[in-house]
Amino acid sequence: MALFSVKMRSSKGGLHISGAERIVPEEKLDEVVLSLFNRARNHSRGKPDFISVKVEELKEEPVYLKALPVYEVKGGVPIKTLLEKLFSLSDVPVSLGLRFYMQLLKGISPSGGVMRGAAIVEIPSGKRLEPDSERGVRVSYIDITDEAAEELKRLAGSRYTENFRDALTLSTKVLNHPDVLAELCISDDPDYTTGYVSVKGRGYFRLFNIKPAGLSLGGRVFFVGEGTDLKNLVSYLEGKPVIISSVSTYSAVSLEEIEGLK
Ligand code: WAQ
Ligand code: MG
Repeated sequence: MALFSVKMRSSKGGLHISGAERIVPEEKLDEVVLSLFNRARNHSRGKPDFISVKVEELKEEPVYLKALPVYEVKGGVPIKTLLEKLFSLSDVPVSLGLRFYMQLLKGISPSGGVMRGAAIVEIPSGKRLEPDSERGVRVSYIDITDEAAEELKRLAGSRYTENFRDALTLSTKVLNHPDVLAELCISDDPDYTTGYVSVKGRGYFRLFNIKPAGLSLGGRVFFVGEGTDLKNLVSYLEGKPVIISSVSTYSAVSLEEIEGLK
């Protein structure tokens, strides 16, 4: 059966407010179009004056993936200490990881604001590879099945949010590319202060209070290895349909326990 991509974006006075997307069979189109429309109208960043909902038949078969294992990192430890530990598990040099963390909090775009997409940073040089640094690279054509989302909800319990579900979906696609070594994400929503670091071969680490409440800055950095084929990477991120069809695990870990994970 044919699958359809449904994409929503909203703005006010030309400024982006929210966006979301699904990949669904034809018989679910009515329901999904309406639910994305409603999601656009009720957003913490404000009431939009422009909403676009786009429906498009997929031209390519999707890839089905299992979500990254999720680790909720226990608090009571300074965020920098946690980030140092997580970057030291990855191929990203700790100082470089921290440098980009600071950049996201200051406004990572050349004009000092939020990028709509992600920065791509080469390891170990720290060179920015994304073709347009004002905009960044947008990951698209992603979704999670209702069954997998339900299971994630069950596993995460009171820690479940839609932002979390969407971010795990996105990050699972991103980390599935062989050239991506890690990802750092901070929401740009002023009241969403949970972010994450995903590390190749380890999982998705949720970090509470990754930024101060009230800050409308944030963003994403994809760390990639030397010699990455950028064209191939960008076309995968922007265009390859990926559906998360099962989840892995959800557990809480302390700073000390992170070390022992494999
Ligand atoms: N592709 C690439 N980058 C994106 C995309 C995308 N599709 N969507 C957003 N970004 C970038 C962009 O720079 C945004 O400013 C930034 O990420 C943050 O986007 O486990 O809500 O939609 O609870 O604000 C993390 C969930 C939620 C953590 C992240 O991101 C958890 C979130 P937001
Ligand atoms: Mg946001």
